[in-house]
Amino acid sequence: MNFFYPQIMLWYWLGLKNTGMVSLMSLFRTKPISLNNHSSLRRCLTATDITLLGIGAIIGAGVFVLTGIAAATKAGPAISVSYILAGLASMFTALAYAELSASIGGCGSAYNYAFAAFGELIAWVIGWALLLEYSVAVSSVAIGWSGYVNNALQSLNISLPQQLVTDPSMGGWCNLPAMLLVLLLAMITCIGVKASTRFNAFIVMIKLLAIAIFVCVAMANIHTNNWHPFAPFGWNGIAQGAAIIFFAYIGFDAVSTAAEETINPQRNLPIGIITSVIICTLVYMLVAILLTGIIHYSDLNVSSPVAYAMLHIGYPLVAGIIALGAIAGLTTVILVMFYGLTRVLLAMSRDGLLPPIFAKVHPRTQTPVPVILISGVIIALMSGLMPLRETAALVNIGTLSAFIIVCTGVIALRIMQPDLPRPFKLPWNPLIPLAGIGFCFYLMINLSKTTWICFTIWLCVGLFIYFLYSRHNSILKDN
Ligand code: ALA
Repeated sequence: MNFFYPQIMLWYWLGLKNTGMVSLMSLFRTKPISLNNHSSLRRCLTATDITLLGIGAIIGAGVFVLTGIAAATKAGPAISVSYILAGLASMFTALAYAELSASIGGCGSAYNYAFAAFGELIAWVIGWALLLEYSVAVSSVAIGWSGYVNNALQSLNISLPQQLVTDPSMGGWCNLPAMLLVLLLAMITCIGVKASTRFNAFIVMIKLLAIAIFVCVAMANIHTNNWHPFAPFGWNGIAQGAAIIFFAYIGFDAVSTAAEETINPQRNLPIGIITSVIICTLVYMLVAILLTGIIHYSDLNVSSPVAYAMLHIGYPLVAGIIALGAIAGLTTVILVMFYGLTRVLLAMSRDGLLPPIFAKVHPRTQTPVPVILISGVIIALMSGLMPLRETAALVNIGTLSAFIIVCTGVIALRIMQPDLPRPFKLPWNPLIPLAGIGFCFYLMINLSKTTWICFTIWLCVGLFIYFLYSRHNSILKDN
């Protein structure tokens, strides 16, 4: 048992040492933070790389696809207010991530922070929720990407056989483009993290350029009567819209999994995380206001609303550029989310909670090749064969639960380990993390019952694996 940590000492004081509660207490065994610093991964990422990785992971299907659906069915033109709500939840949590990534580090992100603050069981639960977030996000965004590419090819009069672009639940064989993309990005991730970030930076520029062109054209075509009524579905609609488009902000958390590959992570990670969230929040506000200003919100319930709006107001070339930007955007989201998935698996495996094969790092590329290949094949199969089209809410609930734990972790660690070196300290503790918890929880309760049920089933499966395998193989098992 690790006696250093105050919550464990408290239980000992309470006289639980000689009772059966000791085995219960071992569920909360914490991992010394020094164990996060044994990386064999290569440190080569700068603050700019981290910011671009953040933008790469954040701007994607959320803004290019969900904005229209959420505006048409939930919030109306007040979707911009939904973006503020979801943005506040993300901004407060980003500050918490910045503090913990700088002080605790490790490639497991929220999983590592939970391990330091609350012990193994909570860490496992959060790691398991992150695996859901990243794997479902990668698969569903890959399916969206395939849809965009297929539409683009059709507009060039190139048709792929229908059997090869639809999954078996829709009568096809598989979604081949989605599968190939995931495998290609897995290869890039294998080659090395610097290669991945160069590829990411190039594509981020394309999507930002596409958005800039949209902003310029949209500004000249605003009809203010489209903003009336502003909130046709009332506050409930705005809150439910926020719970859906929260998906658009997901991604900055994946960046914190790069802690072990960042040069001077104590400085560069907080800069990268906070800058990318600020830039994306501003971009989203602008896009949401303009999109609902150029076209009536009720016309936006389509799969590519931003490109559709440009077509609608008579700019087919700009619509084509937006579609290209969206394809680029979705590509980097998949890349960074996939990267995050492999790093969380690596961290959990290094702690013994998953089989050791996931922790092997290739000596030449210094990347975790086995975990990349295994998860690449699994995610490719999920993207190609499973009906994962409308799973944004499931990704959101997994992410929001991790965000709540990260914000709580900041408060807990400030109390339990006041002397822990904190190169970046979020201001106004505990107000900021409490606000993060409040906003995230509010978004969670606005998600549907079905989403809660699916998430609960996922967690139960995770607990089953934990008690069957992970607990007995943990590196802390003899403590
Ligand atoms: N934020 C990412 C997206 O919108 C997940 O696609």
